[in-house]
Amino acid sequence: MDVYDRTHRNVEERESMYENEIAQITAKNSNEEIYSGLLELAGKITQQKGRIEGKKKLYYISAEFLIGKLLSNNLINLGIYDQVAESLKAHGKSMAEIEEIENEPSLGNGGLGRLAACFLDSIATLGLPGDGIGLNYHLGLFKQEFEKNLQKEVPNPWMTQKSWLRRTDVSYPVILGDKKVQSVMYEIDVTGYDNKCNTLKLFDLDTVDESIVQDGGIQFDKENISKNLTLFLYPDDSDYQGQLLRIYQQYFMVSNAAQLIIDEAQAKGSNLYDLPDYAVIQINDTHPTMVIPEMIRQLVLHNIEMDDAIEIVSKMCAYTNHTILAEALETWPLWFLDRVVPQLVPIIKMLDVKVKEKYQDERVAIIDKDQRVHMAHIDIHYGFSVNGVAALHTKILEESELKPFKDIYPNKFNNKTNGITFRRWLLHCDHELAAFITEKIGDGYKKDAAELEKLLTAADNAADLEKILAIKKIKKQQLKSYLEQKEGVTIDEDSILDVQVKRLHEYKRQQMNALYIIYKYMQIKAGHKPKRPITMIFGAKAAPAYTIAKDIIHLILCLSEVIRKDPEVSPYLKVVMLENYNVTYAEKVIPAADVSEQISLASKEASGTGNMKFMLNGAITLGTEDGANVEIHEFVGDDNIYIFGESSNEVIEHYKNADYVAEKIYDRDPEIAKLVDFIISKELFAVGNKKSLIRLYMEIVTKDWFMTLLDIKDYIRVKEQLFEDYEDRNAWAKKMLVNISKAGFFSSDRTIEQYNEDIWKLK
Ligand code: CBF
Repeated sequence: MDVYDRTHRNVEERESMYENEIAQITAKNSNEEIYSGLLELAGKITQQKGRIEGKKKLYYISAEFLIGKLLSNNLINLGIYDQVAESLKAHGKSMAEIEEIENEPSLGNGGLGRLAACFLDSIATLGLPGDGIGLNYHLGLFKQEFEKNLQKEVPNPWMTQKSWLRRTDVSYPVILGDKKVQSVMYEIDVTGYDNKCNTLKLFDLDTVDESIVQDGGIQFDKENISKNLTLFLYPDDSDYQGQLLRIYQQYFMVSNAAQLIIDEAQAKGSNLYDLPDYAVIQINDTHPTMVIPEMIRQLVLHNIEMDDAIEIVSKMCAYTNHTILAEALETWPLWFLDRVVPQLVPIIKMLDVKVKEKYQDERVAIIDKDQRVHMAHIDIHYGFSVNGVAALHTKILEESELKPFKDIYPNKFNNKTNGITFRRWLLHCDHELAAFITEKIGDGYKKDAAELEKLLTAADNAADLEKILAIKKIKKQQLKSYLEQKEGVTIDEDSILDVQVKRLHEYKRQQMNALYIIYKYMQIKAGHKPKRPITMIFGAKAAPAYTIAKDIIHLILCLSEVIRKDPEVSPYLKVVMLENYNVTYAEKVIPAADVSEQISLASKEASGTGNMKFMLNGAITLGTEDGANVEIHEFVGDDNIYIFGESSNEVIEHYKNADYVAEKIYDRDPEIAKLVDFIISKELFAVGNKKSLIRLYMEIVTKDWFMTLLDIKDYIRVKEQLFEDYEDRNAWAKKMLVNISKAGFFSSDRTIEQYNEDIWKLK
């Protein structure tokens, strides 16, 4: 029986099994009751299907899991979504209404957290035993609000209603500084698509007290660890106390993980010397690095000799690097660790001595001459695998950033290009497109994304091209009504939707996009109107202590206001900055987008995963040769992507030679200067904060660390070409189809198969 038949048979069986329950639940009056009923039913079916079992299990440890709302996702994976949706429809209700009841869990921040969530979905879908381990943040990252065109951060309490989170009896003692605390473990089921399930395990402390957060903001007493430990993800670490708190959080996460892993392995018969046959740990970025010394410590407590413990742990741990940005590669002063985790310091020192005995190279030391501990170095020396997240990123790691390590351990390095789950990022977020694809090529692509290639034949069929454009329009209309209700903003469904949604960082260059808006504004003012209105959509949170990032948000909000109030410009150009951009928003915006802005400075975006979601939903990439854009370009070919800007090699050379001077470009090129000067124009001062705008202007003219001015002209040129090409609707629809058909490689199922084949080796 092939996969297609199996999927169908299972769906049919389930449909008849749960028909009565679904009918009863969907007949309820209140949406809250329907939501609760569906949550219980999903829980029941998940339990009936059972857990994925196996001798060896993966533990994916991550500070973040940006899982998004779970209702639709779980109903799809359990095979009852369509039935529930139809039954709701018969009662005059829609899934969208019920989804609105659910709070989005605030357990993640950006790309690496969302990646972790996609991975959990694929691991379960492929039937591999693998759990996520993280922390249960009560108030999440933060919720973004806009006030006077500025970002304001407020708590995001997401556990205020009946949720998927389940308290368990599992609890471990953890030493936090001079105190011993007792943890509590929560669980969330991770449903596999047409498969059994795994779990996401989130550790917490009962003593955590949300009331210590002051005045509706995100400030709190950072010293009171038993009350503040799991309040926020990435609490402000701009001061010493904040940095200690981050170490406390990390240690709490990994100490629980280590104890759980040992317990589970022993329960399955491990004598601990054979632990690598029972457990493999994927260290997601450096936040969980302390699992290495902590696991060694725990094994020693179980009477294993130190050298044996080191050997055992080194066979269990694999590390994923997600960035080459120095600020994100954690190093901690040794004396911080001495204060927070004194029990680990002798082990870390010993690991360092062993490295120094072998390699007299300061660049690979764990503890450097300034007594700072390089977390990634622990991972590389004492793990068995190091991977980057896109081909270009891994190449940069191997050839420059981590070259001394690659020279020592040539076989540890490998690439695993990121992926996304097509369940959430196609089946759930674009039912119309999924139905069209199914009609054209059948159901097989839902389990084997490579089958999307079959869709290429539709690129020569005029009726199919019409359909694909019609679906895009439906998604724009849906977004339009969502935005009207949520933001009070009306967009034009016949305009070009140009979207840049991602965390705000100078390297991602939202400021370059803002300079384009200024360019277009000036063009319109000068009488050069675009053939079709353009809607520029942004969504981005800035880290609370990242001043320039907040200044960029301010600039975009001010531009939005100036343009909105200008009757000459507003019919042709609209700028919308989504408030509190999150997974739920992404699910509405991405399917509606025409243009996917992936404009990071080449070499700086490790991979990007938004780029893959847009591609899958038929948006065309406007991007630099960076991260996974390079692979997208290879798949779709020159005609179906818009590439601009200097290459990563050129950029790396600029950094090496320190020869990039923004001021020179600004002085030399009046057209560029005119755009930058608008940041401090009377128009923007009239609606904005002078100090913030001047600071941003100065930053771009005198620093511009991420070379906005280097690429701005090429960016404008290529973007103008793209808008021109958009008018040939038939040709554009073909580009959309090619992008969708070539997206199969970017399924996280493929990524996970590769992780498993090369690293985890689970059965
Ligand atoms: O690998 C997942 C993502 O991780 C980041 O978001 C990160 O936090 N380091 C990178 O910036 C992305 O490029 C990458 O896709």
